[in-house]
Amino acid sequence: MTDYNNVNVEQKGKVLIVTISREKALNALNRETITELREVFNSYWDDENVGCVIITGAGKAFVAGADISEIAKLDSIAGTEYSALGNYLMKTIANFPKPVIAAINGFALGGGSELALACDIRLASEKAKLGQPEVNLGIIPGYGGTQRLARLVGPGKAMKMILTGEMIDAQEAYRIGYVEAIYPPEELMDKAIEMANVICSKAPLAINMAKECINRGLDTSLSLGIDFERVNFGQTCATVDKNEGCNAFLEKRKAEFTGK
Ligand code: CO8
Repeated sequence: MTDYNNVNVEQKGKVLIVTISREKALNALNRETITELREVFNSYWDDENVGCVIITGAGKAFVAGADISEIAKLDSIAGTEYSALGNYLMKTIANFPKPVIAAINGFALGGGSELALACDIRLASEKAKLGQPEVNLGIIPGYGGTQRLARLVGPGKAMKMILTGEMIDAQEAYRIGYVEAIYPPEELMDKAIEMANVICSKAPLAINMAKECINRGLDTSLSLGIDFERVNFGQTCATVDKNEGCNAFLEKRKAEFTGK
């Protein structure tokens, strides 16, 4: 297992738990943390022993944003490059072949909100506070926030959050469809692991294709999205796990999936 300065990685069964651990700066994403996170995802890309990933933060924050002390030094060219660096991580997570759950334990602001938005499912602690406060700093979201937030909650609600820069609490995030569920802080990780284990118990290729179809569909027209789904559906029908899943149902037993 590689050692990282700002990220802890722990595996529980087929669930990989990635904890951003830079508490002195409320887990703010500096270059080193972004690079380490990318390395983690790259190193587990093809690992058949991992079926689902949970990202969370150590201490009272999920991630309080990109590191403002680094942003303060950026000129136009460096800012574009810094945005590309973060966006590359967000794309890596969005395209990761297994589902990624954000367990939002506290502040998810700016780049931290954008990190949660790049994940597939967002679960929040009752104590979570979410927001895109970039306009307070004279910048705009730069890790996909203007695009993913508007697609997730709709343009009006995204405009409200991004243009006012105001934080919302977990209840409001749930109400607008930003997070899928809210739990008491002490239950958040158990609930996230429970959900991850449910996902891990399904046919891995079907899980992978379902994630890709949803994400590709959001990036294209309805008819192209349906074409993509049709092709992927056909591919699932050629898998060993499709035979196993259907036979198990017909034989009234639990399916044993192998990822083939
Ligand atoms: N970057 C760097 N350091 C941070 C950050 C951050 N985003 N957030 C908190 N810290 C540091 C504080 O400076 C403080 O350090 P120190 O103890 O050395 O003074 C420490 O963390 C603890 O923070 P606070 O004392 O402020 O803790 P509070 O509980 O009083 O407040 C808040 C918590 C409300 C979360 C507060 O820290 C805050 O407002 N943080 C900044 C939030 C923010 O504006 N985030 C957005 C940053 S911009 C961004 O994310 C852009 C993403 C896209 C970039 C694209 C590339 C250009």
